[in-house]
Amino acid sequence: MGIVLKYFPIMGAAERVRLALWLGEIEFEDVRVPPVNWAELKGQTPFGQLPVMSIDEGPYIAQSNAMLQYIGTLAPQLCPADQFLKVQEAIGLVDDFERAFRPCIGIALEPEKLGYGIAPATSLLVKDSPELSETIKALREAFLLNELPKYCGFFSGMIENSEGPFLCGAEPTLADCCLAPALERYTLGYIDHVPKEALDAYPAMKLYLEAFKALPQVGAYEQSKS
Ligand SMILES: N[C@@H](CCC(=O)N[C@@H](CS)C(=O)NCC(=O)O)C(=O)O
Repeated sequence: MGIVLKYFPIMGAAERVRLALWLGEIEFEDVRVPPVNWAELKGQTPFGQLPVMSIDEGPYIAQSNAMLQYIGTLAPQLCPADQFLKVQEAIGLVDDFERAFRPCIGIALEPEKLGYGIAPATSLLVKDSPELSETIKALREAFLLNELPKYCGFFSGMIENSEGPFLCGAEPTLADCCLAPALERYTLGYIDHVPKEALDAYPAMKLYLEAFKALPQVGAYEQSKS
């Protein structure tokens, strides 16, 4: 009974949902699906994707943002009525930030979906080719140079306007459950050409992440992993 969340054993699309459940102090079963079990589960999910959530053994529900909004109804302090638009605006901006980075990952995983290797002009850009490696590097460097400063500027401005330490003021909201894991990626050093110092040039963002991680519920989540 209760809420069951299923996702791969990575942060990915489910981390915002996990964080919201922890921040909302809502009990749930955090099922990490090993990739070897994915083929079997895929056909049972609404759109062939994870995460999925089930409530009281009900049918699987998909889409992380739908889950996030549902959690907001269970824990209204994460999306207070008088802040509703601000919180949603901030979530939309985090989604834009995530979308801006997506080609940097997609180019390595599925270059053909970005048009590489399927047309004569890009025929050299196929998996494991030196040309593709160059393109991956160039895309990621361009992101760090152009997109990261732009979005960090937007997020710092929001924190400043709300008087922080969070995106919408003194208390964390659903929007912070989205931004914190999106930013953390730039401090972990696990993606080629994205050094773990990538956020060092944005001290306001580092302070923001520290404030988020200092929340007792986030600390409890971290401890639950060990
Ligand atoms: N919009 C969806 C995206 C879900 C999604 O892209 N899931 C990916 C992993 S991040 C997936 O299940 N990939 C495996 C597959 O498609 O077979 C959400 O936010 O929940």
